[in-house]
Amino acid sequence: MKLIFATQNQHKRDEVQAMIGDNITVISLQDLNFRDELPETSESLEGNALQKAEFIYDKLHQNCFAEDTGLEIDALNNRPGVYSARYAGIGKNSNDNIHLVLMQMQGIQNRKSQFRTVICLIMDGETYYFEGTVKGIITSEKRGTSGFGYDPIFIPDGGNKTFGEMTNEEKNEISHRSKAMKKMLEFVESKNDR
Ligand code: ITT
Repeated sequence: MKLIFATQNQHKRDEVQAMIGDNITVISLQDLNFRDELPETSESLEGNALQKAEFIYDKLHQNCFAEDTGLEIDALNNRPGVYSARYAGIGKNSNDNIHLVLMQMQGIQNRKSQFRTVICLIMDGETYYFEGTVKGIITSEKRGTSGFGYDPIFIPDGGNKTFGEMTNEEKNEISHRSKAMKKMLEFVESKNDR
């Protein structure tokens, strides 16, 4: 079974590739040499995941999925959330986003937050959603250079390491994205078996 992963984010693609078993082949937009930026103008992760998946389904008419991920921080009313990619403004990068979050969190005791991933799968014209979350806390400074995005300032519950200090395998074992992916893969495989 083949699925197109509608993302232009190479880190996401690599993480997902490492989660896939033998029964499913994930084809990236890069494999297809498809470089268009994907639309994501919705006010929710679900809405953005749908927009990205529909965009590709409408263009390529093949089963595909997209995901939208946000870092939801309690003390910031769940921001950056759906605005995670461009929190510090258009043209800014992950470092700028991290810097802004750390500034806004200065002096705040409640560091609780979560990463939330919503996957939208369009298969044979039907739309399905899968969600994965991981709870943790925001550090007061950057730690580690692995992963991407906000990984260096997020410590998942149950340990002391940030995602930025973990190997890819360690992150994949517990991450928001892997939980959502696992649900989608189980669903797709169960459909495949019928
Ligand atoms: P696509 O829309 O092409 O998939 P994107 O980078 O725009 O790629 P999102 O809108 O889902 O994807 O990204 C939200 C941002 O949140 C992303 O740019 C990262 O900075 C951050 N992010 C997403 N997943 C993350 C993760 O697992 N760890 C740390 N930060 C992450």
